[in-house]
Amino acid sequence: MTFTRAIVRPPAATYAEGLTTAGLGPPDLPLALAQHRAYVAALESCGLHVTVLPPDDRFPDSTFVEDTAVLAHGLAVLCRPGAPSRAGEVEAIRPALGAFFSSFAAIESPGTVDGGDVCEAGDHVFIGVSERTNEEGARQLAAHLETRGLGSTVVDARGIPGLLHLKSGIAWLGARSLALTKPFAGRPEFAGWELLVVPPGEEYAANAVLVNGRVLLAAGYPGFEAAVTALGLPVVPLGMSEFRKLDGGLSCLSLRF
Ligand code: CIR
Repeated sequence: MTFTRAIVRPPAATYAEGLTTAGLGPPDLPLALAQHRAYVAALESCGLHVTVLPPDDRFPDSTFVEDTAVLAHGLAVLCRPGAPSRAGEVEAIRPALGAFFSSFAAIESPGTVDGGDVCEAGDHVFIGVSERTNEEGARQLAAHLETRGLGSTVVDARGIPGLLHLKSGIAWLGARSLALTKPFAGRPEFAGWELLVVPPGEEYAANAVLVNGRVLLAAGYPGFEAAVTALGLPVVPLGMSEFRKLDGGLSCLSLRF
């Protein structure tokens, strides 16, 4: 799977008003913007052309663009975010997607899907049911994916402390390889996959992204970084502190396609 493009949106002036359960204090906006610039540079260093949208003060969580759409194998599915304060983000990003996709599928009420619950692993997709993505949304998304020959597995990700989205706890590392946190390690949904279990205390690092052969991961998690490097994958560590404060992971800062 080769990516050629990404869409991002820097954090808005209202970023500190975003949803959070992290309890890590308010974000430092200038530092968040600097971390975001480094993130864009990392995507560019992986060969992607990055569309940087203007910050959108109407939506404090709008930097987490991944939650607004699922882009897979030429398919574009507009999400229906589970948090009411984020609903308008989908219409806000649609014109940017329209530059690259001529038609869209969409998650319809009463379904909800946040893109952060969707983990593409080659030609298979794991769909998390969470506080944000409900079973109906997962069912609709699975049907859309099937139209492109993509099989999917629904994973109940509810009840895992500190886990907002499925991808807060798992990442695809290429071929049949997944990184995941301990609560997911023994789950039957991942039987037959090669599993790298994230070291205890480094759970935040599980939200890594494989981009054209390199793994973008959060800086400051040496055990996980060493384990990924040992798989023969080059790593690109990135400062994520100001996004972690808003429950955001590395993947959620971009739509990649
Ligand atoms: C939210 O609670 O919706 C945002 N503060 C964080 C969203 C993070 N998105 C993601 O991990 N895909």
